[in-house]
Amino acid sequence: MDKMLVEFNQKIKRKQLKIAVVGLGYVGLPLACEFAKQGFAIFGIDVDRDRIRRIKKRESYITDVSEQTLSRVVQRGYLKASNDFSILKGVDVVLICVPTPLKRRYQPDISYIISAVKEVAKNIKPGTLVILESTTYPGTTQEVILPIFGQQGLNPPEGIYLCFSPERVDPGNKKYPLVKIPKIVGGINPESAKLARLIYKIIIRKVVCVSSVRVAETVKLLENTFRLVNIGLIDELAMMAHKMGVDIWEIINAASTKPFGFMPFYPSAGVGGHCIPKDPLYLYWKARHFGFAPKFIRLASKITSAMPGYIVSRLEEILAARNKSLSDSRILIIGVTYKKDIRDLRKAPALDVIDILQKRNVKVSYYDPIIPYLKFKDIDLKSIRLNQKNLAKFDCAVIVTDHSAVDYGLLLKSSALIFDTRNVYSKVQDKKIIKL
Ligand code: SAJ
Repeated sequence: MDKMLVEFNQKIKRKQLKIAVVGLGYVGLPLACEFAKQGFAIFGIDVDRDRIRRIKKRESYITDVSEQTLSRVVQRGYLKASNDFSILKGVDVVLICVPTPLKRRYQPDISYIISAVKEVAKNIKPGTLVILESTTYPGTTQEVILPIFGQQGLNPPEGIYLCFSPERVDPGNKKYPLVKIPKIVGGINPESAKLARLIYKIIIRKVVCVSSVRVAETVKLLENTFRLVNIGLIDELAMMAHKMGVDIWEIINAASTKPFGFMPFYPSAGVGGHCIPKDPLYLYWKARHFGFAPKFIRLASKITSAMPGYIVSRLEEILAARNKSLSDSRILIIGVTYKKDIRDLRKAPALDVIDILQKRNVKVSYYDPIIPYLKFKDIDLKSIRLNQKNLAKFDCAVIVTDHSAVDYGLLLKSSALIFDTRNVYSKVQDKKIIKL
């Protein structure tokens, strides 16, 4: 094993280490670019030909990768993109960053991992280091991936070095870019973990090795289960606070003055994105195989999934208090992406809110400064222009996602009624503002 460490160290020093990244999405492309920025030959692979075409044309399609960065690493020949896995022949390291969605009935879908690993196994040389970054349930690396390499005669210790290292990318987070986020690494054996530490130290300041791939897989799921459960908790307390006639936002902000033992979470129309709604359900699914049903995960998932319906019921209540019926009202949804200032609609709660309203034959429109068109299920809408004339047409504007670019002054001045689910108007006293 020391031979491999020495060999990797030498190749790193001479910038001769060949690194491949499979999956060039919001995790893989930034990762590939960070290694390329350090002067390493990066072979990027993605099955989406449009991504390959755009990389070759130096067009970034990922928020966290600037056109300037992409252009530089492509122009200098550090980053080569292809949809042909045969370019893996001769590489030293392969990082796999492919999606891990859910199937029907909340079952994990690791088909993207399996198909990528099969292609990798067919093309790499013995002694390659393979690191899976895609979030998955504990056991995937050891029980599913390792045997696929075995079928190609690539077995530890010398035939394959295999690790799991959870992606911790937070899209759009300028305070914590990839290089500043400590990297967790677990290997199928200590040798693999040591090699992975060497690789990540090229771009990331802090690398934390844990004792196994299963621990590394579970770390990530704990992180995101922690978030889902706490968001579910604050959603439930927000519903309770409304019944009790107390302001949940004032309560959270006051509790946040406690310098220890508390971390604020905020109620909203629901939990969107590609991580938080899904990752805990991977853990739930695996735990069931051990005869254990995590109650908190199930409960948090249930409460957060019901929030879009709660928002509609509150809206109905707000209008009824003004002798208006939901079905006779015109509703404007402000902000439709899953998270503030992030152009991503995956599992965005606003889509569920709009879907529920449309199913109840409510006249609903939306405004979102970064999403000009919305096509989803039976939804086919164009964002309105935010101006006084248009705002006056609506009985109530519902702030679902609080993008920075919205003109909240104009919204306040020109709207008849505002249901503010994000506490945007925390400092404004006005009867036409109703808080979640
Ligand atoms: N949300 C709430 N209340 C909160 C926090 C979030 O309703 O207090 C909602 C958001 O509106 C959004 C969803 O939950 O719809 C997810 O929000 P998020 O802040 O967790 O953002 P994500 O989905 O981008 O989560 C990512 C995760 N990163 C990775 O999985 C690598 C997560 O681990 C990070 O902690 C999170 O970013 C972050 O901190 O921003």
